[in-house]
Amino acid sequence: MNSFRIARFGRALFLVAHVVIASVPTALRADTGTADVDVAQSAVYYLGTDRNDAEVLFQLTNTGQDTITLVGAACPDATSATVHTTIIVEGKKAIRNVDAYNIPPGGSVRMATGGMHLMLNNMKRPLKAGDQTNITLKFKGGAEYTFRAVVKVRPPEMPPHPH
Ligand SMILES: [Cu+2]
Repeated sequence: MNSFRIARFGRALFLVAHVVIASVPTALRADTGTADVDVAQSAVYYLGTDRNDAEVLFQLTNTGQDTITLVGAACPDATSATVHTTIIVEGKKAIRNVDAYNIPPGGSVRMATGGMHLMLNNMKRPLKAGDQTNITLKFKGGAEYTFRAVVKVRPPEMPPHPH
């Protein structure tokens, strides 16, 4: 190999290495990136030590350009987290797990008592008003969104948790 060819070979190697390095952050973003969403009016309501679950209410808005699909959630203070919806079966309220929920661009969903809500199951510690906990929402494709939610006292006028 003469010096000219070595120089060309070196340049080619440099370009390949450059492309590989440049592409790594993109791949990481796709797997672990932050979802284009906004969370507002969040509140956590602990359902008592005998039950040891908590209800998380909030408004979730898709601020991106594509439809997103909520597929799950997690909380470090809970054993598991589940998206629930409340339906009427033969005149009675029943709870169903929501495995996938689509939100179009600009659309939003309200997590509310008596409707869709996020359950924190089997808390690792009892929560008291003023405590804070991290909620991570998980979306199809791997994007996540974590927000900090404050534990609140259930207002007397708010209906009890439906199940
Ligand atoms: Cu529930």
